[in-house]
Amino acid sequence: DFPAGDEGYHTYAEVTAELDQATRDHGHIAQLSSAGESFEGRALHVLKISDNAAQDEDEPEVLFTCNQHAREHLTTEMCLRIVQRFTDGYGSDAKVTEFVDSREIYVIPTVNPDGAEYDISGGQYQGWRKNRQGQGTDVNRNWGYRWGCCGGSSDDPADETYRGTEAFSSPEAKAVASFVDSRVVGGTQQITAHIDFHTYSELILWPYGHTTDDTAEGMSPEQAKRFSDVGTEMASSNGYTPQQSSDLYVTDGSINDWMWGEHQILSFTFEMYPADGSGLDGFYPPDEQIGPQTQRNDGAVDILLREAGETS
Ligand code: 0X9
Ligand code: CA
Ligand code: CA
Ligand code: CA
Ligand code: ZN
Repeated sequence: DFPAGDEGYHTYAEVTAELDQATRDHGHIAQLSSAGESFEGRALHVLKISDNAAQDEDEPEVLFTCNQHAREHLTTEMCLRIVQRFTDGYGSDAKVTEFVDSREIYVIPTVNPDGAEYDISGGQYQGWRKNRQGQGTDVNRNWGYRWGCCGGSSDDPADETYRGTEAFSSPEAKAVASFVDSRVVGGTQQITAHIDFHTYSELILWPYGHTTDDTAEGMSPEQAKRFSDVGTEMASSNGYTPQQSSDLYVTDGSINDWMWGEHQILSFTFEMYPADGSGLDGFYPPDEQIGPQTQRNDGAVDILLREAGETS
């Protein structure tokens, strides 16, 4: 469990219960499924929110993923905030209602449940980042677009950025990727926009991460400009700093590079609160921050949902 005083954070069992409750209370607009299982066999929950949620309608699809990194628990709360806002707010909040009626929203609150549970084992924070496969794979270095290409990950299983034995060797990245692949319908990827939430540093990041060049194969100047424009607009709504992800540091095998490089999905990483930290403390803000720091991103989430309906 979470340490005393931080009970506001959700354990895996509590995340599961929240999603079950959302579907019980709002069955017509919420449908729960699983993308697959983690290494230790936990279901990787996917909550779909849309009018007529049981049907695949012709509406722009949007994906939110959280908690690829075990200790970044505030991100799980961010996905739960999205779930709560777009289910409880339906029919009363005009903007929420409009998006639920005109989009198909997929939320995956915990991509790495094994790591998250391990991180709170014994009622103390363990400072854990990776999944629980062997010494752990960094799920956000295991995606299959230019995997391991460019010095942005490690081949040493002991390292924090271990990329795994091959692309998609982690069941977690593989399952979420298969889910995204499954949204190609009639040759067209239905998901048009995505945010992957992390902590911390208060940044909005966009691909590519594998190169410091602004443009590269699969990223034209016009496309790079769109990332920059949308990222900058979202940042003006939440006070984060917008930049290309490789301006922070080079990564390969990250989720954003795969979402864009493989599927041309407008895919961002948000690094949430706090802006600064020392040691591991930035990963563990008190639960009193959950409310303010998740609501802070409501405007940015709405901008992404709007952009999902723009062709390019
Ligand atoms: O290193 C990561 O996976 C992310 N940062 S974190 O501190 N949450 O681990 C950043 C990924 C964004 N991509 C690049 N910086 N290239
Ligand atoms: Ca507290
Ligand atoms: Ca619908
Ligand atoms: Ca659809
Ligand atoms: Zn992270």
